[in-house]
Amino acid sequence: MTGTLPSAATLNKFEKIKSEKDGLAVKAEIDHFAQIGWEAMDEGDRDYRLKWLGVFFRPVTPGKFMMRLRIPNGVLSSEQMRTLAEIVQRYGDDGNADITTRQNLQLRGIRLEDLPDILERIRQAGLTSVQSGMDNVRNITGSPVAGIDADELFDTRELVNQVQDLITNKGEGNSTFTNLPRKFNIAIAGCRDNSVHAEINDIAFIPAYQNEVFGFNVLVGGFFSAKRCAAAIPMDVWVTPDEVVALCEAILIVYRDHGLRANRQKARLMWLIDEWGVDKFRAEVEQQLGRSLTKAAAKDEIVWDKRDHIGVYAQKQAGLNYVGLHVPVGRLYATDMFDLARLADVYGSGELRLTVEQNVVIPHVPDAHLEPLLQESLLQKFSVAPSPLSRSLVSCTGSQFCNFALIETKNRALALITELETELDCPKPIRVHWTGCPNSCGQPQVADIGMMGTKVRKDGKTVEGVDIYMGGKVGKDAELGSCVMKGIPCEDLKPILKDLMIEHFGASPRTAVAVD
Ligand code: SRM
Ligand code: SF4
Repeated sequence: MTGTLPSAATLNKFEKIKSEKDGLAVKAEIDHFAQIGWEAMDEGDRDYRLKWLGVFFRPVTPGKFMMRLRIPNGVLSSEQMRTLAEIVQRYGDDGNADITTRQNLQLRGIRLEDLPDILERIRQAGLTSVQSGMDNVRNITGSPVAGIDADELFDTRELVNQVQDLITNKGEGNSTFTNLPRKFNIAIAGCRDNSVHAEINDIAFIPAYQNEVFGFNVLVGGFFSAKRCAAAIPMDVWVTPDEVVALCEAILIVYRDHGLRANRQKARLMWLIDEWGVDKFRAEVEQQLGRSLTKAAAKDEIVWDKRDHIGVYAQKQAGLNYVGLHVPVGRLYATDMFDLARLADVYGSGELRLTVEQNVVIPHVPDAHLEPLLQESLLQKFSVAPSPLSRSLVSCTGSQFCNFALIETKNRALALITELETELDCPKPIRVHWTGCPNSCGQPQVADIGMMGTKVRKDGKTVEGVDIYMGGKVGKDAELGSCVMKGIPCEDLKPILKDLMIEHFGASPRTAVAVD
């Protein structure tokens, strides 16, 4: 590595941890960790390096780890879902799973003594959790209806897999990319509605034609952090699909070797682009690639509002449909996971898809199977026609499991939206996002109304509260929202949300039904 690497004496804590021992090195020590137990482990290994294997120590639930998988493009098989269900089932009430805002799955309750067996089982199931946390490239997102959407421009699945294979060495781990300056997000859009939130990724590929040839315009540097949120900017580059993997590799190497490392709050790709300017950044990437890049196409093909894929939709394959199920705040229990796997087998082709709104899609359902599928009892819980308010609710993990959290999110978000539903009529969905702290995992800046957890003083006491964001626009012409109100105690939030929904989103108070 060259560039701006700080000297050993000035390395911050995370750079020190990485320079002492590569995160992936813990792979060879898993049996040992399982034997000695989490209390006896070196803290650097337990609290940090295990995240290179996707295994997260949870200070909120010590001894019960979280496992973050990689589900490229959000596509998994019923068999894979069943394997994951068996893993969390073993942990009884402690075991569950969350669909994440990166079209991915996280498992809870994992015990260290089971880790060798779990890692082997997910490997045999064709899954991996490698490099899914810390300074690595995170789950690569793609259009959730790739290959089945009648209007798609490009089926992103294979390309997403190729990029993941490059970065993870086909799931085994790849030390070329295990010491990036910071986390890194990549998204590939193949449809016209930007269903991957291209604007908030470090690299985003968005469909664009050049002389009638299909390819992608490239956006770079999008990110959220507690210190700063920035929408991705054009790199002024256009690539064909078969150039995508090499471009990702070149950008990652440039970022690895030149990205800023001294201050973790200024280490994401955008900070390097700020320092260099986009022209120098592009020139460095070209030098790494060994060739010049084609300038961006004049216009891209993101011309639709964002779809949420909930409901029943005809596929491009005649006689087949995809069915989008609403999973409230993405929370799944083992029984739900077994049931989803069964529904995919019985009514579809044994495949499931995940979305960045934390929902599930069952593809390939023949017309004749639709009616019996819609009668299944799981669809009472995971509706295909949720009410407009629940429909677009997204929430990060919050204080139940996350030690950064300033507030509880998922349960509160659900309870509040359920109350609002009884009190308001909403003509259309309102995208409400909750995030437990300024790290913004729940993306309040992309929401119609976003809640960011904070602590507030009320009546002489510190209570859980939120800063409210508005103005997030997704799909075509995506824009980030901004903070419009600060420090609202959660207990005072309902009337404020009601007013915002009435004033800005056409909601109206439900008229009370007279009771004799
Ligand atoms: Fe996140 C850290 C959960 C998507 C920005 N995020 C964390 C940690 C690992 C903190 C921790 O160790 O406790 C959280 C784990 C809590 C837990 O037990 O679940 C966590 N992030 C999540 C998830 C699960 C939220 C969710 O409920 O869906 C998402 C997992 C995605 C995945 O499958 O990989 C998740 N995180 C995001 C996103 C959204 C996105 O990618 O579209 C962002 C903002 C976008 C971005 O990264 O630019 C995000 N997470 C962060 C940050 C701030 C990063 C920064 O540059 O400062 C942190 C803190 C950090 O990295 O230091 C963080
Ligand atoms: Fe945890 Fe904060 Fe991310 Fe929510 S936003 S998961 S509270 S780090």
